Amino acid sequence: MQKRALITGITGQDGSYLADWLLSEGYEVVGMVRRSSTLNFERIAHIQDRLTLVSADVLDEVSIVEVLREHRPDEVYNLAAQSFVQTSWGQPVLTGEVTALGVTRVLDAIRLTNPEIRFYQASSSEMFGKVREVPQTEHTPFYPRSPYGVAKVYGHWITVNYRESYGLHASSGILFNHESPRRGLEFVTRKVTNGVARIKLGLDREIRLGNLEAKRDWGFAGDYVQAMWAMLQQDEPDDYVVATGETHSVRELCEVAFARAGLNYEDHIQIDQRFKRPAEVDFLVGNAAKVREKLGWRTHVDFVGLIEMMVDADLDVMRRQVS
Ligand code: NAP
Ligand code: G4F
Repeated sequence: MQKRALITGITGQDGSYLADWLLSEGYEVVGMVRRSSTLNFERIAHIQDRLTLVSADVLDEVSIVEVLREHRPDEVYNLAAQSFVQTSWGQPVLTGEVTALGVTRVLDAIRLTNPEIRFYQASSSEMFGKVREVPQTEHTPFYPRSPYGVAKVYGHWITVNYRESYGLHASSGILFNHESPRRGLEFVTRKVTNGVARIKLGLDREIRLGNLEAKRDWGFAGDYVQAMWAMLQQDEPDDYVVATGETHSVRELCEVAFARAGLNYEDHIQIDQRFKRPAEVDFLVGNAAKVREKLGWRTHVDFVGLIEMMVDADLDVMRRQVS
């Protein structure tokens, strides 16, 4: 029988790739969207006619209960979040409501309507923060460094707790940074690749950045959503680190992105204190042995391939806009 999945956060980067993947696996996909004054369906425009979009909000538990009652999914992927770390200092309470308590609202809605639903929680390597060991595994202690990281620690543990308290099939994917041409413009990879395209076409001269020495384990979002799905196909729920195992600095990201366009990053980067964070996560690198061994998960795009893909995509978009 055809399976039905509900995705919260379907309009986001991961939601759109996960919807692509689930459709290709023969699922019926229901996407939760929150009300806004203008439509923001760009990332799912190519598949919109194959999706059922329903209005609800993770701030409003009744709306989630109604969606579950009406659409009766077999699997729920909870990707909704205030996901930008910098914003979490300016809006710490909102970040807690959406990114932390939002998880409990979805879990409670599952518990009350159909505890057989399989649940995926989008946990984050930001939970490791000021890292306690290198590389980070499922057993590395958490030390979050932002209100966002703190909220994700809550979301992770409430998922574990509902699994242990109520026997829910609830899994938590501790995903390291993953990017794509659909990444939001505020995140550093896309800020740089979009900026490179603008500079190449003469629309801008510089990109203003914060800490160039921060290191991240960057992978391709299209690969990472396959791990989310694989977790829910297991007999037993569990927690998994999903990462490439390689780390690169923001400076290296700039070097690769500018080189793709035949430019030297040193000619175009300005350091701007506004983009430095009150507390930084200096270094992340994950050990994905468990997800590789147990779920057979693999990456298909490496760091240079990812950044070049993003520069090429931004150049294409920008060329179409200016022509
Ligand atoms: P994203 O592009 O920022 O998407 C976030 C999604 O959440 C959007 O669809 C947004 O809807 C939705 N949302 C926000 N507030 C909501 C609310 N109150 N009710 C319902 N929906 C709401 O994030 P992403 O990169 O796809 O990440 C997906 C998830 O994975 C997030 O939970 C993020 O924290 C987590 N994560 C991401 C990474 C990464 O590197 N990308 C790594 C680890 C974990 P609108 O379009 O209406 O704003
Ligand atoms: O691209 P970023 O904003 O991503 P960050 O903070 O690592 O968070 C992302 O990955 C997490 C997984 O680890 C997710 F949970 C989270 O939702 C999000 O998707 O920043 C990456 C690094 C930081 O160290 C930041 O200080 O880049 C540094 N950076 C330097 N200049 C900058 C800038 N980041 C941004 N966004 N903008 C800058 O101008």
